[in-house]
Amino acid sequence: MKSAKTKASSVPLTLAILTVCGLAAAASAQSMRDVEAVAKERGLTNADLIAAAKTYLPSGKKDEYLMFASGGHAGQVFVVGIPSMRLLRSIAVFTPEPWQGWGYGVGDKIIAEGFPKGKSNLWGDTHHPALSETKGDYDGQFLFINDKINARVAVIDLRDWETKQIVKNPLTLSDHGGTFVTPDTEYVIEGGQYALPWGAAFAPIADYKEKYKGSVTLWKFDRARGRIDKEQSFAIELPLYWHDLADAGKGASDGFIFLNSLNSEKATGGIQDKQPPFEAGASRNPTDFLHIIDWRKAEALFKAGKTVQIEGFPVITLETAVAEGLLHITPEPRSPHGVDVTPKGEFVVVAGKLDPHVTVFSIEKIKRAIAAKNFSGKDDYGVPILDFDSVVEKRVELGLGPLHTQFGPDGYAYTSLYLDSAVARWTLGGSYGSGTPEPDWTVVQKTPVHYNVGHLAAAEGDTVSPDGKYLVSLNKWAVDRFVQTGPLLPQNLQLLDISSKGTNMPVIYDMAMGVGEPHYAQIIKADKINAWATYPEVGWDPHQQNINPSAPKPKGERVERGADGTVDIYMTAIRSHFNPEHVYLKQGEKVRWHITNTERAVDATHGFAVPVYNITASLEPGESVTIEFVADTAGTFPFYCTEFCSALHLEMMGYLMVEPK
Ligand code: RUQ
Ligand code: CUA
Repeated sequence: MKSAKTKASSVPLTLAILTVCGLAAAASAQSMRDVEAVAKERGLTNADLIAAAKTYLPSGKKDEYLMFASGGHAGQVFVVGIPSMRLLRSIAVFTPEPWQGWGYGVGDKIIAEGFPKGKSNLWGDTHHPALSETKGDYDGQFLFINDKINARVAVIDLRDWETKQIVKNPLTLSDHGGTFVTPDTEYVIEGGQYALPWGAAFAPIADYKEKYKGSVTLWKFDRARGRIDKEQSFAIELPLYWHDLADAGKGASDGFIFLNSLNSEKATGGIQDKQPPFEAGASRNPTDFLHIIDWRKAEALFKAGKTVQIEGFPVITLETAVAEGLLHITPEPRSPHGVDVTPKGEFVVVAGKLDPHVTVFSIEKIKRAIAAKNFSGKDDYGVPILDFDSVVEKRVELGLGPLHTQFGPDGYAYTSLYLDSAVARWTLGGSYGSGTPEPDWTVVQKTPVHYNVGHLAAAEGDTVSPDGKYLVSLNKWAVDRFVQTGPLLPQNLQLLDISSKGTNMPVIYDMAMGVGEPHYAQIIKADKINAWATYPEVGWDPHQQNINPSAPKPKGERVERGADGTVDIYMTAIRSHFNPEHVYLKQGEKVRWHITNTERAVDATHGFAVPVYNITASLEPGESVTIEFVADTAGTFPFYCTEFCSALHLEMMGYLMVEPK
């Protein structure tokens, strides 16, 4: 599909662009001719010029929004400015990252805290970033992200944009349904995905129905400490389905968690034994189940001790969950994917990728059905099934392969259509839908994207107060959009302008992302984030997010040998030298190398790197780090600063001399 472009001849080019810039009156005839000449030479249409004017940021001008995107298999977070679509930062999370020194002496302990089954695991498959919320709105304080492959959750502090904590889920591996936060970030929700025996212990497929389990984990977030409190966290056992995406209720649906599932068939695959493969077996039934979980009830049960310890973690068993009435399910079209709660919380939009409709559930009807026990039966585990017709508000036909939905401020919903390669704009109904000029529950526009869109991210588009304006289509395929980069192609993130109502919803930028694969992203107003320009005080320990009283200080530089044979090196770094510059060690000595960057100037970052020893660190102004290693290799090692910090940056070096035994 080609995107519709305005005919080049319909409006004078210069008028088009200068109107956008609000400059028509002031523009000289000469500058109009200049723009025309450039457009002509480069073959740009009116629509291209308008798109360029909407996205171009002159040097020094800043983006209005920030998009925090999952880094997919890169195991990191990417931060992109909007509307410029410039990649501003990566944030190292699950994967070692040399520029930030993450995992090369700095952050090693945080990464290691999350190692699954005690094995060092140095990558992650990040899927769903979640910004912390206050009353259902992004507050700009923290970011959470999951690692699907190993079932881990990370906490990033948005003051210094550093990962502070990684927790490993002890119950399972693969956690696609995370992370999502409750409206005041009381909990970070981590849904499981593929069913597994508890703790991923060994169990043959023949034991599938008996030993394999589903679960959702509620990690308690301690905002004051900026950490997940493992002691206050718990899980709920779920039926043996594969659990997909989740969302937390808000407003009218506050207190609920909605969680999609697939493979309610409990298919076990086995293509090698001529059994139906998972892809067939797991989509045989016309419906799967939407799980509706009352998390406040679950929290009360946990606090009352009504849990069992599994893998050392408190779990509300499925039996308890059913007996206490905290878990209900309702049918949803087969193999669903996205589940998204509308801004006021009154509807839950489920997109079934094999169904051209989105199914909109009403929270009011769900509550009524639960109260009246309006069940159409129970599943194999005794979980009451809410009667589908009594909880559905509407089914809206959008197109092929609907996946994920975001919202605007005006009653519009936006759903990605994977198979159609399009973004659908449609109107909600009920009290929320009254803002649009079109009738309730109608498709207004489908804008083609290139190609096979997965998630969408609209500006604050999953909060209680979406901003509209911009929407990013996170496409899975790029095919012919960029210069051929070998058989492995970049990801294509496309920016759509959603600021006008009706059918006007053009693509205005293609951003190639040369690292795969961004899944979901969230877009926050940039001025909501109070990022530090430098660390608050010299000697700051980012892991404690506090001053470290024993951090090296100017005039306190020294090398100390403890009675236990440990060597403490107290070093400072300032343009353009380290102090000390000569460090002698004896082979086999245990080393704690403390370094403080004593700079107070913005962006005066120093690096610290030691060859052979696999050490690199980034020291932002004021930061103090401790790098621990054993001096197991004798030799002479020039260490140096890796950031081009001054005219004498090359001289910012020293020698580590390790004397052989
Ligand atoms: S997913 S493309 Cu991993 Cu969120 Cu739907
Ligand atoms: Cu410090 Cu280069």
